Amino acid sequence: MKRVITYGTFDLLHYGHINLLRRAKALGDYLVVVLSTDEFNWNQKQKKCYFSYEERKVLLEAIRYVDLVIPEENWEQKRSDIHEYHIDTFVMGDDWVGKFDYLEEEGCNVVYLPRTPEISTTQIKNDLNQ
Ligand code: C2G
Repeated sequence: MKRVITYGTFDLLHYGHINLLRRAKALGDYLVVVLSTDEFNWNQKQKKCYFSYEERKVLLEAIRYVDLVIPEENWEQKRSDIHEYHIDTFVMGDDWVGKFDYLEEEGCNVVYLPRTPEISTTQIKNDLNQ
């Protein structure tokens, strides 16, 4: 059983997120999504989410590629998450390329996947504000 993990806010869920989750799941058999809490988003990522953590969690749990959703509460939990969930592969979009290479020290593969162009939560908000 190959276990994969990825992290994110996933607010205003869109096809770029789905493309990422589909490709992440294709790297194994079980996908853990670590979802940024409202507090983490606000305090550490300066992101004000449209949907709450619970609402974003419900959306992610409905996706066929997602096997488990757990909270992301800080930047430091990745090392322990990898051991606690017996992760083989850590995956992020390539806007994060290089930022998490240190996780290879924990014995897991680190994979950066190309982002889906032209779509982002910020873009959606800007377009709707036109
Ligand atoms: N993503 C993508 N293509 C897009 C938009 C997003 O592939 N057009 C990917 C991002 O690269 C990321 C995931 O979808 O891997 C979730 O994106 P966000 O919700 O924006 O996550 P982010 O704020 O980057 O949080 O500790 C890591 C952070 O929690 C990552």
